[in-house]
Amino acid sequence: MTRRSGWASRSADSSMSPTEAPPDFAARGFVVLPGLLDPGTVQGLGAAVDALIDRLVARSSMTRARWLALIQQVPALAGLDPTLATFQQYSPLVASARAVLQDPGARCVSSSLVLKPPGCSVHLVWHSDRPLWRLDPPDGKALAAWVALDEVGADSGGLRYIPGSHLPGPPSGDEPDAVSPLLAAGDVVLHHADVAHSSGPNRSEAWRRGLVLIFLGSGVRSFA
Ligand SMILES: O=C(O)CCC(=O)C(=O)O
Repeated sequence: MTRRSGWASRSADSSMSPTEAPPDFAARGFVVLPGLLDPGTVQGLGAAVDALIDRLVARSSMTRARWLALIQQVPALAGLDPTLATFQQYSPLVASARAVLQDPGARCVSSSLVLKPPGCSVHLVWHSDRPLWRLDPPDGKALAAWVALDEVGADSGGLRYIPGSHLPGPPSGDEPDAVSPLLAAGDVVLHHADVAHSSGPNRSEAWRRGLVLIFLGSGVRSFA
């Protein structure tokens, strides 16, 4: 399998200056940060996620298969697991989000688990996140960090983005222009609150586990 798409060009750089956003993010509305997480962190998060799924299934009245068929998203991770809570402060990720938002006071306000087991048929429709996050002020700086805990190939149901769709003015792209970053476990995609994105079914035989962390600029609040 091709490991990554050709446009995923920027290397992970936790030392990005908070005043210097990568050009990819400004023009496209998203940027891939390959290998941002060290292997030990990826392994620890994966184990924490698997244990959390086991606990949530045990607490439900459902079989594991039924739970996995119904639950694709688990919000408010900080209250559910200490490893996942601590990850919200992971310094390479916080530094990257601050650099991209050009705001040294930006911080993570929440994280969710997004699951697509092998064969998951769920198709997430095109949307942008800003209306869902109910921000104050409404135009405040905000981004999502999509953290790959597994390899994301062409058939895994990974995110698709319409480059430039976050920019003001008439729609700058259409679905045929969409691009899908191919990711390795430990890669991160930062996407703008206004960029259009969707995800398709997981047609592969492998899990697609991801974390979504929301970062807000200084003084910005979310009422979601
Ligand atoms: O992981 C997915 O499939 C969807 C995630 C998403 O839509 C988001 O982060 O806004």
